[in-house]
Amino acid sequence: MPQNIFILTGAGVSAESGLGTFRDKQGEGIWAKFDPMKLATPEAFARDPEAVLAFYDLRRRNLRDAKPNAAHLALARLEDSLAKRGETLTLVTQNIDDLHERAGSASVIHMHGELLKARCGRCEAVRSWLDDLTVAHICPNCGRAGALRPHVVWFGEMPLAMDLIDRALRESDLFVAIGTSGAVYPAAGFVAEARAYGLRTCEINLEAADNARLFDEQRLGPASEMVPAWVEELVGGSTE
Ligand code: BJW
Repeated sequence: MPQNIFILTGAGVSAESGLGTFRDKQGEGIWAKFDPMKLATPEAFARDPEAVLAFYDLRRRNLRDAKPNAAHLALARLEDSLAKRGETLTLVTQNIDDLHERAGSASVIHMHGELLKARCGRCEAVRSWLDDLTVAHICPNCGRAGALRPHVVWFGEMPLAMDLIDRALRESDLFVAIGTSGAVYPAAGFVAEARAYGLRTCEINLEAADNARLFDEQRLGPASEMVPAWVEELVGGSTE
C-alpha cells in the first residue's frame, strides 16, 4: 500500500457528470465544436472578449446543473481514509469545475484555474464569481471596468501552483492519472517526472492516453466504475 498518492485528474473524470471533454476519438469534444485559439488564449480575449466571456458563461451555467459522480466521491473517500492513517493524497486537477470539492475532497489544486472565480487583469485580485461575466463589470477590488476575466489558464499562460505540484510529486510514492488525454503540457509531462523521481505510475482512462506508454499500469474503462473499484482495493479492507 503506497503512503503518499499523487492524483492528476482531467476532463474524463467529469464526463459522466455531463461536462464535455475537450478531445475524444469520436471528434465530439469541446475543441471539435469551438476553436481553442479563438476562445482559450489571452490573445483571443484581447481580440474578442465578448465571445470568450460568452463561452465561459455557457460552461458556468452547465456546471450549475452538474453533480459529482462516483469517481469524484471515491477520491474524496480515499483522501479521508489516507488522512486517518497519517498518509497523504495530493489531488491536482486540470478541471475548472468544482465537482471534486462538492464530492467532499478537502484539498484540491486547480492547476488550470476555477470557473467559479473571476480575476482582474489589472490588479490580479481573484474572487468568487457565480453569474455571467460581461465587459461592463467593474472589479470590486480596484474599481476598473473591462478587465475582469474567468480565473482560468489559457494556452500560453503559466499553470498555477507549479512549485507546490513539483514538491508534492517528489514526496509521493504513486502517481495516478485519471481521465486525461496526455495532450496538454505541462500536465502531460508529470508522468515522466514521476518516473524520474522513482514513483510507480498508473493510468485510469476510458481510452489509452497519448502518453500511455509511460505508465506501469493501465486500467481502461469509465471513471465512475474504475475509480471506485481501485479505491476499494486500496482502502476497502481497512477500518477507515
Ligand atoms: C474518460 C471518460 C470517462 C472520457 N471515464 N475517462 C511542450 C511542453 C510544455 C508546453 C507545451 C509543449 N507543447 C506545447 C505547449 C503549450 C501548451 C500545450 O500543451 N499545447 C498542446 C495542445 C500541445 N500548453 C500551455 O500553453 C500551458 N502553459 C504552458 O505550457 O506554460 C509554460 C510552461 C511550460 C513548462 C512548465 C510550466 C509552464 C497552458 C495549458 C492551458 C490549458 N487550458 C485548457 C483550457 C482551460 C480552461 C477551460 O477549461 O476552458 O485546459 S485546454 C484543455 O485541455 C483544458 C484541460 O484542462 C486540458 C487538458 O485536457 P484533458 O483534461 O486531458 O481532457 P481531454 O478532453 O483532452 O481528454 C479527456 C480524456 O478523458 C480522454 O483521455 C478520454 O479517454 C477520457 N475520458 N470519458 C474516464 N467516462
